[in-house]
Amino acid sequence: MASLFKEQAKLSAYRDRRFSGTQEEFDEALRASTTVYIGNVSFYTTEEQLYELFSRAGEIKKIIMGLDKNTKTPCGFCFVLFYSREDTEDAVKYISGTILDDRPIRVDFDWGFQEGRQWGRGRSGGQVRDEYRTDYDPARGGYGKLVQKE
Ligand code: GTA
Repeated sequence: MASLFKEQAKLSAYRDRRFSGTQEEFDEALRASTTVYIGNVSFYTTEEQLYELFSRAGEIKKIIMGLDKNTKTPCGFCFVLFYSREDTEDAVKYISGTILDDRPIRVDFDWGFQEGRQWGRGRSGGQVRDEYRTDYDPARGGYGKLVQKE
């Protein structure tokens, strides 16, 4: 029962394998942070569109687009940095699932932006998840990278 409660209280299902601290430190960072991660974004969605949408939750300090580390072009995610924790929570609560460029975006609490985190970590330069998917997704580069290689 106690572990079930702990599971439900988790702020994010995602654990950054490059976070160097303990799970407790990671959870604490998620609780205090004013940064959100946005996933399932079209490669064609612009920073201006994201700015307009996320301004509804509150004043934005900065948007950092996720980029393919080889092509340096948007690869389907971004970080939005707010000034206040309340606005950060509102972004997760009210904007996650919103349709942007025909796709439901996912807004997730993030432990905090650090230089280097803007790059896709997949072997081909983009996001890891785009290497493994097998569907055809024209707004995210067509087929997944591994399928394209076959
Ligand atoms: N806060 O959900 C997130 C999130 N994601 C998915 C990425 N980032 C996130 N941050 C938050 N919440 O800074 C951040 C990363 C990094 C940047 C780019 O975005 O912290 P990435 O997406 O390229 O790489 O990161 P990441 O996150 O290290 O990928 P990971 O965790 O290995 O894999 C993500 C997904 O890929 C898995 O959940 C799974 O769906 C798929 N996948 C991975 N390996 C396999 C496999 N072997 N087989 C099938 N699917 C796989």
